[in-house]
Amino acid sequence: MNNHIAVDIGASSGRLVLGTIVDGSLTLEEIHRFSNGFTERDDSCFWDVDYLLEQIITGLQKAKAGGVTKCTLGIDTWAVDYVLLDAEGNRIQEVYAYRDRRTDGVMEEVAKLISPEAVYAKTGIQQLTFNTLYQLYVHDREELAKADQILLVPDYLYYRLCGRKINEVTNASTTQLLNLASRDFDPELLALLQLERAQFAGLTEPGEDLGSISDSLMQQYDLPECRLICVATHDTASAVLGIPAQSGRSSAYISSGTWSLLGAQLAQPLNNRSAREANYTNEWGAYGTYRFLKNIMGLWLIQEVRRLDGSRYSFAELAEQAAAAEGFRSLIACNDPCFLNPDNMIEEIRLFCAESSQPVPQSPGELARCIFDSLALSYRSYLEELEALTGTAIEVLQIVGGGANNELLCQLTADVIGKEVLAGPTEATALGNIAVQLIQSGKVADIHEARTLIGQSFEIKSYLPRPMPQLGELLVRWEELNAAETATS
Ligand code: ADP
Ligand code: LRH
Repeated sequence: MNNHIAVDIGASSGRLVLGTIVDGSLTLEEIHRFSNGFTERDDSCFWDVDYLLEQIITGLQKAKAGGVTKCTLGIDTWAVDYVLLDAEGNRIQEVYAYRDRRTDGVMEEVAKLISPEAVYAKTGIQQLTFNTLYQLYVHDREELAKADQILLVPDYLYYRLCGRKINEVTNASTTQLLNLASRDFDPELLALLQLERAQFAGLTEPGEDLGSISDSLMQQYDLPECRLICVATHDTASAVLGIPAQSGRSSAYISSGTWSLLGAQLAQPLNNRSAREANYTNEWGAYGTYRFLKNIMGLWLIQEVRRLDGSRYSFAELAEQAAAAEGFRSLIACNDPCFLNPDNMIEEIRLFCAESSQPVPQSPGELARCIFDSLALSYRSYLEELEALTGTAIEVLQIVGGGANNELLCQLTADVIGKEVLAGPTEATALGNIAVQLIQSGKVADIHEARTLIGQSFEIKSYLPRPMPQLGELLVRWEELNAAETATS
């Protein structure tokens, strides 16, 4: 059987992608694509997980209509968000989206009960307001006590498709509740939340066969015969698995989508004091690896500008308009918390520029240019930090995900970091998802072979740095801007 379907759902869109090996090459066919996003109601932000399930079913129906009668299937989504199930296996509550503001100030509250140093020593996970630890801390305690099982979003989607309840490890690590030493949920952190270990399922590693899609779903919706394979269910974990192998050159990556996740794959966690102070994370990867990385605000910034502008222009058009706008005119400190979920991103960017005495970007092209210039500069800062923390000089930066389509951003990044950028595949996440299915089915020996196959099967675009005479001056400006921001935030 040669049909492997990846369900890859990011914060902005989802897709079902069919992977097959043809003449020694891996081919991808997009079967179904749908939009995703959270909705705001009564000051809260929620995902619609029933809609996501419907989209998976629709995608599988399309696969069958296209001739797929048998397949394996893996699911990945964004991290940290959770679903509570009652003893009958029914969902208890709506699913909060991580940008919900109920966790504002909660990290500080929890820090009074357990020090951030202790949490980092246990978990190696960066401090983000939306880590599941903080979300669960503010969750209604009575409701939490009623939860028979706590699953993350992809775990829940697997459960709805085949009835198995798992907590998959790559995603479970983003809860900030797993202990690096015991490789299980940490009892002290669970006690802080008044939770029992039994409210979580057993930790499951990528590669496990979870069983067939339920007969009732198959018959009701006329779906293909489908075996569900546990993949690296955190989309960033799958994206990292989907990065083509690099031979002989040291590389770092950016998984570029709603977030820009910049980092390197490590064989051991790096959770020393410097890593904690720089707020780098050690998320667990498939096959015993760690994603040592930093969350950068990423293309969420342009997604919001585009949405508020009435989606008049495509992302490609916005990039074209940005290319025509004056470069490095106004800059924002992208990782400032004010950009996490502002009421109005356009106004927030303008306010930031005005308050830092810079020209205020007006047109969509000027706003886009401000975002891309600032992202490129922040990539440089964090890449330097990564090199210092890991003690490794990086020669090439690999950019995967939807952002690899943005030629302006890729070129600006190469120029500003002064290193080669290799862009693509744009569907690295789906590829990493399929890679685990290929390994599980025995078609590919291991992840190194899978990454080599990916490199041979997909076009990767190289961007070489162009001379930037004004770089020195620009970096001084950038440092001043970020120093001023740190001082006031
Ligand atoms: P996620 O998985 O987080 O939803 P994706 O990896 O799908 O994100 O990336 C989506 C982003 O990719 C968009 O927000 C957009 O900025 C960028 N993108 C996609 N296609 C293009 C394009 N043709 N030109 C420029 N940017 C693009
Ligand atoms: C990217 C991502 C990222 C997490 C965030 C919640 O989609 O999974 O790795 O930090 O969403």
